[in-house]
Amino acid sequence: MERTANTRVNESVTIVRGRLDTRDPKSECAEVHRNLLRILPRIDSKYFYDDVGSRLFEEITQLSEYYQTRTEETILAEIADKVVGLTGARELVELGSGAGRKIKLLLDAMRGQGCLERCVLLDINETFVRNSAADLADQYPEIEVCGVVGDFLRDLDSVGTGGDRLFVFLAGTIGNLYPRQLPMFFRNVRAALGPNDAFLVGLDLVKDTARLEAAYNDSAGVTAEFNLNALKVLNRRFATAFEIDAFEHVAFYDREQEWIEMRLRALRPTGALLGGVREIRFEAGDEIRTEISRKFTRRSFVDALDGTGLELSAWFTDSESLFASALVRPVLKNYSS
Ligand code: AVJ
Repeated sequence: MERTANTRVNESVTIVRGRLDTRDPKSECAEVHRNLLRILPRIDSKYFYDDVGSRLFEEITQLSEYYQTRTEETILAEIADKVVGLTGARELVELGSGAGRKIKLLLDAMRGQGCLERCVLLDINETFVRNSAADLADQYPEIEVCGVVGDFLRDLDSVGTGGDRLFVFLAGTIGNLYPRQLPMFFRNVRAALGPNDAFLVGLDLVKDTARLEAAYNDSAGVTAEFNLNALKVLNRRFATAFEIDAFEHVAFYDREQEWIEMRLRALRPTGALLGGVREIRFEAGDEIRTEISRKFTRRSFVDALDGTGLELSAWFTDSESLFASALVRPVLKNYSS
């Protein structure tokens, strides 16, 4: 594939690549190996999202047990006009863009208020970025659409600069970050925001364990397939030779940490290759952590913002308090001279 930094796809869509694609593949491989060699081996959840995994996640969003997507959609449908009115946004920047449906609620509100000019989509999956960007360009022919193939943890600078922008990070994907990673992420967002920009974040909320665990243990087994797909991605990209059928899907809620944890548990002795002859062995029952999905309260979210230069500006939730949309803004200090 061509690796130009700036590829013109059609008249209104530009695709840009973030650092993701330009970093040393050897260091990425070393990081994968390092994570597998932890006491609790770990696979970064970004490896779920190849084309198959992105499609499986789409399928998850339709499951009856997975309340997050439809609940967030309900909230956004309700608040889109208000948020656009509050922010005066002319440009939407979506981080980790999942499905187009939800941002269309916001784009429609911006269009309705006559301020829609531009939309930037950042996602780790290139196919997804290209398809979503082309789709948006079709449906909003009057605007400029830019796709960024990148990692929201490293590539925020690739979305460029602007003014009157609404950044959105939907679906509760922020929950994939470890509490330790959050301050840095928020500071990066703060650095990307202009004084008049805002940031809308989707948060899955703390609730009863049964409801949470059902959402990650669906009866159709789609989440299990999604989880196991991470091994296929590693096999393809890093020649790890995991035996897929030697692992089972595990998902549970950790009340202490307030996060859902997904793991893959070895069903029998098995191994994986870490380059050349190095191998990691798993006994039956050994586990690999593939995802944390943090659940927030208003309090824990406000605490996480503390000291990052961002503050909560509005908090929206559904009637059952399952999910929240938090509107966040830069803390603007007034220095009188
Ligand atoms: C896309 C990160 C929000 O954490 O619920 C769905 C991913 N994992 N089922 C989530 C996921 C298992 C999802 N996010």
